[in-house]
Amino acid sequence: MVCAWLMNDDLADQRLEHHRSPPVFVPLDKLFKTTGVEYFKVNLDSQNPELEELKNKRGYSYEDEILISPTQLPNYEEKIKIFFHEHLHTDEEIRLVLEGSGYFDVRDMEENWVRIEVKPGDLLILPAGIYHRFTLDTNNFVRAKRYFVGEPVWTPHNRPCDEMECRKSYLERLKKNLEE
Ligand code: KMT
Ligand code: NI
Repeated sequence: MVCAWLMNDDLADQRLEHHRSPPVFVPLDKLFKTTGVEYFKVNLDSQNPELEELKNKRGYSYEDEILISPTQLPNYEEKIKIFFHEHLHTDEEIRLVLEGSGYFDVRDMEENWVRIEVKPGDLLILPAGIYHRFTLDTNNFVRAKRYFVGEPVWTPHNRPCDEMECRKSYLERLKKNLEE
């Protein structure tokens, strides 16, 4: 099962776990309530009717793969910095990890960083407008599928961009989500 926790604010190596002391884990239902992040477990060894259904239901018409490693990603150092700079997108960020591992960090409603550990078979959907970042862990390798509705737009908008429409509607949705 996917594991998420609140981060400490120590600025050492981003690839480490950065647990608080004592650790504070964030269960999946709480992660959804406080950030809107959705999680699905995908069995990578077999055909996946659930994955096909999800793609159809959400209209994920585009897919490709991204591979991040020091030797296999062109402009690796520069890309890694971009991924780890706090940003948002105007669309969902959907990633299914196929090999390797890493951490997606997302801001919760109280501005805490929640670190989400991803491994093979983990499918994460970060909502449009959520502030987040990504880092490899100490294994320095991940291969993942990326999905998108229509023509992909990968542009990161670095924080602060609170005036963007996608940010405002994200916060509205989150508020409604909490009231339910
Ligand atoms: C992104 O946009 O941050 C990435 O694609 C990197 C993470 S993919 C596991
Ligand atoms: Ni992003």
